[in-house]
Amino acid sequence: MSEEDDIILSELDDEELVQQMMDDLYDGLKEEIEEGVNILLERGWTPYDVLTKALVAGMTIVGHDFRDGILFVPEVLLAANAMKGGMAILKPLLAETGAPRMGKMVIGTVKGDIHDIGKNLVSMMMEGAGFEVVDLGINNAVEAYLEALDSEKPDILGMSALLTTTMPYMKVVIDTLKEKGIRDDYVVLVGGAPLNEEFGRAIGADAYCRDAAVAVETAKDFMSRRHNQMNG
Ligand code: B1M
Repeated sequence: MSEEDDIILSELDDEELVQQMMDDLYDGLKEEIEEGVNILLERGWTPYDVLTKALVAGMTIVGHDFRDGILFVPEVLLAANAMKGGMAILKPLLAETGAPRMGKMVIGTVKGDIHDIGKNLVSMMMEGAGFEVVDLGINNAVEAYLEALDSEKPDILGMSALLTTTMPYMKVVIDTLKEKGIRDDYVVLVGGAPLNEEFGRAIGADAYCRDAAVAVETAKDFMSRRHNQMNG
């Protein structure tokens, strides 16, 4: 590589750096993403801004080209890996807000679905807001949710699905909770790119959460309602 081609990330201004990070995420360059994240943090960016304005925004571009057949699974996996590298740096920073304990959530991606970046982001943001989070990972059958609800006794059950073919499984889980007479023991929050509010209502969830920030606000809202009910 010639000298002109070498981009020194720290010499770019914020806007150029974010643009470069989007390109690097697209190209699956994990080390460059980690370096970019650290530079933005050193420049005083909040972890949340780095996450949303650089990483999530970059992943959206990857998503469009994946949809349009310009990128394929191996490239998208590399991009996801680079994104996770950046998220690993931000995770402790998002979690160290010293927020008071808000409640407990069990969260997992549903059966047949291996997408976990959005779920991980929700977990991170919830932890940052003071929630204890038990993350069940990906590809969870109803039994896995039931077992965790029983052993962890959370306030909230969170489910994530990124595929139109896997999102109906959320209803399987909720219907099973109903059959067992335990549906109302939990606040059920659902999220994932193909969902919407109407779907959330139709399957009997308490709320659909558009993104991680909405998930935190919704969870806080339900917790304070529960708290008021208990005191009222
Ligand atoms: Co997949 N994939 N993928 N993929 N992938 C999508 C989802 C897709 C929309 C791409 C496209 O065509 N445009 C498409 C789904 C189409 C559809 O169903 N309508 C798709 C497909 C088709 C597939 C495969 C079938 C491809 C194939 O094999 N032919 C395959 C399926 C595998 C499986 O699950 N069985 C597949 C595989 C993969 C990879 C493994 C390569 C990789 C996943 C890596 C990983 O997660 N570790 C991957 C990726 C990365 C994507 C895209 C590009 C990005 C997803 C992502 O991480 N977004 C995605 C395109 C897209 O969504 N634009 C795509 C960033 C993340 C921060 O956003 O996940 O939406 P998101 O999460 C948000 C909100 O949705 C919300 O908050 C998050 C943060 O703000 N949220 C919640 C999410 N979960 C929540 C839970 C809550 C609350 C809020 O609970 C309370």
